[in-house]
Amino acid sequence: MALEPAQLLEMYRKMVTIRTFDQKAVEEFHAGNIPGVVHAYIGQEAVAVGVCSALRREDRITSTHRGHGHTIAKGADLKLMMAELFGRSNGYCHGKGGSMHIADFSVGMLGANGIVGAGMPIATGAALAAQLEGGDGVAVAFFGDGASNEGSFHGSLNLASIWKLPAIYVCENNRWASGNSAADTLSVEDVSVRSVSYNMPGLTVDGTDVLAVYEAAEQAVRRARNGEGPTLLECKTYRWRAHSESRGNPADPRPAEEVALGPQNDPIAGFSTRLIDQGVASKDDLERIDQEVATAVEEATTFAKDSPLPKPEDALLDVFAP
Ligand SMILES: Cc1ncc(C[n+]2csc(CCOP(=O)(O)OP(=O)(O)O)c2C)c(N)n1
Repeated sequence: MALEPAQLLEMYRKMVTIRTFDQKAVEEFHAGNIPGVVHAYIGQEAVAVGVCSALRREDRITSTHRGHGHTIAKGADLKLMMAELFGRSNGYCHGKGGSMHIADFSVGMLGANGIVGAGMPIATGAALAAQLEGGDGVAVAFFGDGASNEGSFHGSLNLASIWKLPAIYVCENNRWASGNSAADTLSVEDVSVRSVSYNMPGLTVDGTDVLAVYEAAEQAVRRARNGEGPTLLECKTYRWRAHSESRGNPADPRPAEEVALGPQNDPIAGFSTRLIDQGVASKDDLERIDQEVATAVEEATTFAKDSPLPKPEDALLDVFAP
């Protein structure tokens, strides 16, 4: 489906928002203002935005420990996200969840997850729910190459296949699972070939090309909405930062020459060149969007910093569902 200029610019805005948000999160983490942990999504923006641009608001997604990108791409509120990272009571989880536990059911975001692989069964359940609801809703699970070695991946894909669930399994293959190289830990070169075992289509696309991701996701979504069942979509990408932000200076086991290649294949720079070359936007138009995004992220950070910490006596509130 051809995208309108407004949709292309919205994709650009979303990618820049994810990048700017995570750059800020990294900065504030190292300034000592964010407790816990931050796993930056920088470099992988085209995957979340390409996939979520093919979804409706009411479609559901599950995310990972590296969840800010998916959450923003699905339309979550930056202020509530940043306040959650800062552990403030105005955040999505009232400051008790932090970076790895943000959810917003109102936009179909069922949750980030600190347990590797744990989002896939949840998305499979959401796809079953969509099927039982009788409409044409779909569910998407985002996960890493490391998670594709977990039992939850294999159980989820098998169930989705036999029940023809409207599910899309999106593997973000960034070549590393924490300190483990996919070259040492994956039984296959392309995760997408695992689709054969589960009798569903599988394809690999350039995960730094937002339009390639969008086109593949759009096809998978169309199949799912038509009752034709699940798809495994692998997006080859790269994370620019270490596995997670840490205080001190732990070694990043990835070869320096490989890490340097990440920014040379920048998904945002590549897309902005295309938008300008195709006459969709001028350099000034894109810079205006960059500026608006920077302001929104600044406002979210100020909101977070101005928000109160949770009260100790409220520690047991919101732990159980009403
Ligand atoms: C079940 C489980 N095992 C191990 C961990 C520790 N852990 C956290 S992130 C991570 C690597 C995950 O790699 P991948 O799925 O490729 O995602 P990426 O970090 O590359 O986005 C590991 C092993 C965990 N959180 N949960």
